[in-house]
Parts: sequence; structure tokens; C-alpha cells
Amino acid sequence: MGYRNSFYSTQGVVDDSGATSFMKLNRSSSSTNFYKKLTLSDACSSRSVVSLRCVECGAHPTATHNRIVGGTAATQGQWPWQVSLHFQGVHLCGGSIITPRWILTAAHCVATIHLRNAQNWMVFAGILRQSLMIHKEGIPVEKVIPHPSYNSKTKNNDIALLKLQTPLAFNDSVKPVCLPNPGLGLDPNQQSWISGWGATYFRGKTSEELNSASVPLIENSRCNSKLLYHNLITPEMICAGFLQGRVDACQGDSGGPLVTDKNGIWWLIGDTSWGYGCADTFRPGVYANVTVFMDWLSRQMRVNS
Ligand code: 4AZ
Repeated sequence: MGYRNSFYSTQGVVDDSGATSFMKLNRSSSSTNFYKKLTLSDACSSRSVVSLRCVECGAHPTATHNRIVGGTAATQGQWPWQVSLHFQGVHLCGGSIITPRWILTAAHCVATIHLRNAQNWMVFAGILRQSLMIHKEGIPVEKVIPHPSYNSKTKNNDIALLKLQTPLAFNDSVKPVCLPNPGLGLDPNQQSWISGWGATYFRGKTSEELNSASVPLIENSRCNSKLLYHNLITPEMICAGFLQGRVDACQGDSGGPLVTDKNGIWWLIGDTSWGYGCADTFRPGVYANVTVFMDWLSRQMRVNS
């Protein structure tokens, strides 16, 4: 149960699995190995379980040599979890693969009645160029689940899940990113990466190529300062970028990943949400803070699987 390469579910979920066999944790065991403290039991009187679902995620791309605003073109397999979400045949948002059946994106990409309709969406994975997508078959979407507390005015809780009709086949160009475990331990200015087919300048058009750029995280207290976003940043958001601007996510990057490499594994710490303009001074990008949504995410995937 060492979940280094897997994603965490929550403690104390009510067990509705119908399981008849459990592992119980013997706290008084003197053994240091966690698995040796587990004893087999045919009952769980508390009905409160720890649920883990394992997925190999966040692997470092095997073949890298190496817009967004101020970024560079990505190479095949560099960001294998990045997907393009087409609404009625047009790229509208980015997303991240988290399991073969689930894509994480922004609520504002899917939050109107029109946008919530799963039939209007197609997901493209493992393709770098927009012009190549129209010749390929996208993966149809079965279910669209925006966060129920998403606020379109403040952009708070800007996170959503798409369930695919058919599971993705993973390969060198199509792989999931890891969801963050609590206590991931990020530095205040942790180097992170953003990617997407968004505009390469403010009010520009969607980019033909997938672009990416490195941006440092910015602490919420700093991002909420008067000079920056003056208390518009909630605990459900995180900021990343440069105070001098120049590098940033932009329109069309929304829903796409903000990832960081920690201990040799890539973790999804944000999904692109909003910002004033693109790459302006004192206007960093704002991302939904994926870590705080872990319980909601695991629950949605569990009850809708
Ligand atoms: C957008 O409109 C958008 N500079 C996304 C990100 C940013 C601004 C706008 C951040 O989807």
C-alpha cells in the first residue's frame, strides 16, 4: 500500500463495495513494515475504509529532446497527459488524463447547459497538432461533471471531470499524470510547467502546435497583495507565473495542466483557470488548486465508475 506511484483516496469513506474480506490495521503491532501490521478480517464493523485505486502515472517521458505565451513547441510524448477538448469540432479547452476513463479539466469549460452536454465533446490524446486532429477520431464523452460549487463570477472551484465512453489505450504519447497526495510538500516558488493549444498572445487565436512553458508558483498571500490580485485568490486557487509577465497561460489553455516534477514523478497540481489578460506584469496565471479537490475527485470517480 505504499502509494508512491498511485493516487490517494480518502480516509474513512463509507464502504459500499459489498466487500466481505478486509485487511485490518493492528496498531499495537511492533512490526515496522506497514503491510505486516495488516491482519485479515471478514468483517468491518465501522464500515469506514481506506480506498486506494492504483494507476501508473506521472512517468518521465522516455524520449524527450525537448505557446502558451512565451513558451516553446512541445515534442511527442513530452506531456503525454495533455488532451485537447473539442466542442462541436473546435478546440475549446485543455484537459489532463488521470485514468484511462477520466479527464480532469476546468468547470468554466463545461458549465453552461450547452457545454454540459456530453454529446458535443470529443477528446484528442497523443496528438501535438490541431490540424491532425480533424483527420482522426476523437474519443466521445459519456459524462460531464462540473464541480457543484463552481462560481462563474469568482471562478472559485473551477474544476470538472469528463468520463470517456471508451478507455484510452496508454502508449508513449498517451499516459496519465499523478494526482497530488496531501503533503506533497511543494516549495513556495516550486518550478512548474503549463501546456496547451491556447493563444500565444492576448486575444490571439488557438495555437496549431502544443506549447509549454515553465512558471514558478506564487504563494497565495503574495498573489493576493494589492499590486497583484488583491484578495481575489481563494484557497481553492493557486497562482503561477512571473511578476514581470512574458510567460503565461492564455485563452484556450483553460482546463489544461499545471504540473510539477517531484521525486522524479509528474504531479497535477492545477488546472488552468483565469487571469487578467495574458502574460501582463503583475498578472500571473490563476489555476484551480487540485490538491484541495482530492476528496471530491475520488468520490466522483468512485460513484460514477
Ligand atoms: C482564458 O480565457 C484564460 N493568463 C486562461 C488563462 C489566462 C487568461 C485567460 C491566464 O481561458
